[in-house]
Amino acid sequence: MDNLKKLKFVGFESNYPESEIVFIGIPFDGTSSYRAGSRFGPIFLREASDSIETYSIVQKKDLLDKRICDAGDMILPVGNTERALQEIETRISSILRDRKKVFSFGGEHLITLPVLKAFLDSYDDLFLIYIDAHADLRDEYLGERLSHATVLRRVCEILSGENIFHIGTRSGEKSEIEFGEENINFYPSFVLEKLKEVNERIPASVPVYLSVDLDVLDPSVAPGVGNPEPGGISFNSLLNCICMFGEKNIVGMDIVELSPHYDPSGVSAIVAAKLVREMILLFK
Ligand SMILES: [Mn+2]
Repeated sequence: MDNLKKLKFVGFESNYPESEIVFIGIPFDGTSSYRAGSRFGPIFLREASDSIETYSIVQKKDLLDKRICDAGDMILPVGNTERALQEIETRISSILRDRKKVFSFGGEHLITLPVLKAFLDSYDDLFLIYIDAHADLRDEYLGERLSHATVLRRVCEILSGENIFHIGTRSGEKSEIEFGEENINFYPSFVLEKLKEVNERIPASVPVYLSVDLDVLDPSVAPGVGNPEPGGISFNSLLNCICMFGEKNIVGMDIVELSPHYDPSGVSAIVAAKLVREMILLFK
């Protein structure tokens, strides 16, 4: 029976009880307003992970040296956003109670809200690094307060703006950009000096949550996302940025918005898989 292959992310070979890190797919795209389909992100990600190595040449670390469990994908209600978010929070809370680090893979960016709620129950003085082409700071979008376009605004209601660092915005309406400038640490560019400033302002001792929206990358790098935004960064720029945060005490991470059907080449899923590897290797 050992030669049977199950669809898991490459190198995530531990079972749940022995694992130190839990990878979980959260295939929710219930508020996607433009191009829905990120619910298919996790399954395409795992398939794409077959094409990458478990070893990172950049970090000189191997996934096989960590105890990582691929917990599978949540089965979520369709058409009931609040209940879906509650179920996500409950599930992440139970993993955190088992004293494991969590890597969530979306799904749309709204999943970060219930995941963070669970983290805030477990960690005092949590800091958030939020890397995204969009501000995600609208108070409501299409009449809804719970949306991929409002997620960071809702986070501001449960986490002090002083603890929130938003990096990479290149799109937003005037009011949300102004809200960002006034209420959180807002770094709309990828200038290296500015990133170093972010790194210096986050203490080494505090727990840090890192959320990456794939659309921060240029659409030529990752076209398979819900809301492609021209003028983005290269893969290596993003990699250098997240590796810089590797010195921090990262306790949780996510990648969101892979919407694989919009990229017939399949490259976006491979980009996401490589990013998962590099990010998960940052866990100490
Ligand atoms: Mn986003």
